[in-house]
Amino acid sequence: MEKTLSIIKPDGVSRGLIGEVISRFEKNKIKIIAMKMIHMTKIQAQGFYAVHKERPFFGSLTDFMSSGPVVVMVLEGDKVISNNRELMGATNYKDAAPGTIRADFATEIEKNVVHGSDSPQSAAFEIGFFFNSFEIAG
Ligand code: IDP
Ligand code: MG
Repeated sequence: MEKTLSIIKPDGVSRGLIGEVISRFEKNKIKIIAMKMIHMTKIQAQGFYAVHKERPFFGSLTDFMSSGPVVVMVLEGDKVISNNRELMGATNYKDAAPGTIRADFATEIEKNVVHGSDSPQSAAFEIGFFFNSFEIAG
């Protein structure tokens, strides 16, 4: 079974969208096998998004991601990396397909409610960034 990392970003948590996002996973046969709420420091957000450190939006993105609590989850399921990306919708909510989380709830390209790993390599790095093996059930 494949695993991926999901984050409900600070905008999703502060706007009361935790239950909405989780219910979409549960309705789509995606199993949550680890979950916690954390408030990242700027340094932790920079570490998580190190792959984007040369991008012009890196400073703003890491400010945003450390601006409030987030919910981090490990999701499990058949093809869960691509299935989760499909439920999330495109990075820019204006391009996101109708019915996706970002189309329904995002307010800016940056404040787009959810994060999801985009490959098996990024999933392995991102799960290990937040969870140790004792924190993952299943
Ligand atoms: P993804 O979250 O769909 O995988 P990435 O390209 O990995 O998108 O970008 C990571 C995050 O950085 C996005 O989810 C969004 O919050 C932010 N972001 C991406 N592109 C831009 C941009 O052009 N301006 C501002 N923020 C951006
Ligand atoms: Mg990405």
